[in-house]
Amino acid sequence: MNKIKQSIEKSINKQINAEEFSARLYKSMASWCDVNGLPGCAKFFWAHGDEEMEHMMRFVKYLNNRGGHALFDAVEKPQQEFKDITEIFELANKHEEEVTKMINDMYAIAEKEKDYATCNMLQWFIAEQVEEEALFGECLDTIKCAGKTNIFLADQAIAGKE
Ligand code: OFO
Repeated sequence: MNKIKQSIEKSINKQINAEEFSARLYKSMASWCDVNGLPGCAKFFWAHGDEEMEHMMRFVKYLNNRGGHALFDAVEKPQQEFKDITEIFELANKHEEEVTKMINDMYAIAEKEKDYATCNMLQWFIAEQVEEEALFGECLDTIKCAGKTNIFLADQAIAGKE
């Protein structure tokens, strides 16, 4: 197979950085939940942060297997303080929508370059984003429905989601 084109290598490297940022953002959210009496939400975000590192490694391995070079760039500092758990899930939800857009943009580049192997690799991420947007949307609904009085129950319910 031909070596990966530079435009695609560049977009995958950008995504490697974005996935690492996602991991750090969710771990930062987990830590906030940990110190704010929400162990269930903390568990959810610690696990989700680990998942983002797995996403990052998928891109790393794919790029190196295609004759490119996966690069580890500096990662932006994630938000560390939050107003409340509703703000956290609103931000997480919005963040996943942005990731979906990035994946779709990469797909458009790969399609334009007729790089069908990359299109195929990205199909997994396209399906994953449908699941992730649905999951974060569900969590946000749970938090909103529970309100302040039932936050303990919402925290327990979110602990079981993955
Ligand atoms: Fe939460 O998504 Fe990665 O790709």
